[in-house]
Amino acid sequence: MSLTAKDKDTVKAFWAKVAPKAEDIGQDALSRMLVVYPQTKTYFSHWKDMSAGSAPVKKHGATVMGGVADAVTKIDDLTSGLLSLSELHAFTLRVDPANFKILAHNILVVFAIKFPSDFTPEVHVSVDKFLAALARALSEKYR
Ligand code: HNI
Repeated sequence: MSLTAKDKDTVKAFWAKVAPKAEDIGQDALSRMLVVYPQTKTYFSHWKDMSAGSAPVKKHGATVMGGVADAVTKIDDLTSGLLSLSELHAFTLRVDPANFKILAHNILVVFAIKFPSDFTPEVHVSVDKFLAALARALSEKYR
C-alpha cells in the first residue's frame, strides 16, 4: 500500500492547510490517545499531569506534530528519513510499535473533527496511507 504521486500531493496540500493548527491538533490527538487507550499512559508516567490541556500534553503534542511535519518533507523516503527517530523510539524509549497505529488513528479523528470540509474521503484515504507509512517507518528499527 505505497503512496502514489497523487497521495503525496494530497497529503502535502492538506498538511499546508492544517499546519498552522499543528499544536492544537497534536495536543487533542495525544489527549484522546491517553484517555481512550490508557495503556499508552505507561510511557508518560514521568509527567506531572497527563490530563487534556496540561503543560506536558501541550508540549509533547507540539513535538509529535513537529515529527509529522518533518515526515511530510521526507514523504519520498520515510524509512531512511525517520531512521534516527525510529532508533530513539525502539532502543531508548522502548515504545511498543502497536502504539504508532493508535496515535495515527487519533490524529485522523482530530483531523475529521477540526477540518470537516477539507478532510474529504479522498483526503482521508491519502492521509491514512501516509500515517500508516509513517508508523511503518518508525517501526523499522525494531527488527
Ligand atoms: Ni514519540 C518523543 C515523534 C509516536 C512516545 N516522539 C518524541 C519526539 C518526537 C516524536 C519528534 C522527540 C524526540 C527527541 O527528543 O529527539 N512520536 C513521534 C511521532 C510519532 C510518535 C512522529 C507518531 C506519529 N511516541 C509515539 C507514541 C508513543 C511515543 C505512539 C507512545 C505511546 N515519544 C514518546 C515518548 C517520548 C517521545 C515517551 C519522550 C517524551 C518525553 O517527554 O519523555
